[in-house]
Formats: sequence, C-alpha cells, structure tokens
Amino acid sequence: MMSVLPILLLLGVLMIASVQGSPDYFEQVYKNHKYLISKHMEGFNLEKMNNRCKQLGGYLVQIDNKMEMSFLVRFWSAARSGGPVFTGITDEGSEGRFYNYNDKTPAKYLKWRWFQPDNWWGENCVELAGYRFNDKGCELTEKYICEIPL
Ligand SMILES: [Ca+2]
Ligand SMILES: [Ca+2]
Repeated sequence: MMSVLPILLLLGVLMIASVQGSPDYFEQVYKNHKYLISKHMEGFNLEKMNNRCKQLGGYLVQIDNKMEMSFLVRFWSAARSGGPVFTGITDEGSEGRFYNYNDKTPAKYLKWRWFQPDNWWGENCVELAGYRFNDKGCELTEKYICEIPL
C-alpha cells in the first residue's frame, strides 16, 4: 500500500490536469472531437446553449453510441463539475420522440435512469445525471456540454 499511494496521487493529479480547460469550460478530446463541459451554472434554454456551442465552433453534444457515452461519463466524473449537465438531446415539440437539437436528427443512444423519462411537469431537455439520462426542464439553471469537431 505504501508504494501504491504515490502512484494513485500522481494519477489523480494527471486526471485533474487532463480536464483543465479555459476559465469557462473543462476540455477533453475524444475521437477527433473536443468536448467542453461548462463550469458555471447559468439559466439557459436549448437555443441559447446551442448558440454558445456554435460560437465555439460546435453544437450542444450529440451522443451517438455507448463508447461516446462512456467517454462522457468518465470526463464528467473527472471534471467533478458538481451535478447533472444538459446534453443536446430533447423531445421539445415531439413529446417522447427524442432528437438532437442542433441538426434535428433522431437521438441514436438513450440510456435512461430508472423511471425516466417521466416528462415531469413537461420536461423536454435531457441531462447526463449519475451515468444515465434524465429528462429535465430546459428552463432550469444547469451546466451543459458542447461538442466541437476538430
Ligand atoms: Ca418531454
Ligand atoms: Ca425526468
């Protein structure tokens, strides 16, 4: 145990270092895309969040498969951003049919928490929460993830 501890500490430092980004975003690259998790809680809606991502050269994150989801969960955990974060998946205007807000393509990968989505009081945004998805009110104050093709 004595010899393992320094290595664990070093790994911890490296992991934190690897997710440092700008003052506003944690950054990490995966498969030719850069992902940004916002650092500040802000009151937004889908259009505003997606516009922020567009200004950075991308769009509100689209999650296409299990591998990308696993990457995001690891990134989100390492960033310790403190709480759920919005994705670009929504069922706004088509209740129960989830699609990617930016390009309106159908959502390819959905991994829901138990008893979700429940559309509680009309929830139309999808957040990454505890390794799975939950539908959440788009108007709520929360962080979000941008995806930027490199
Ligand atoms: Ca809904
Ligand atoms: Ca919900």
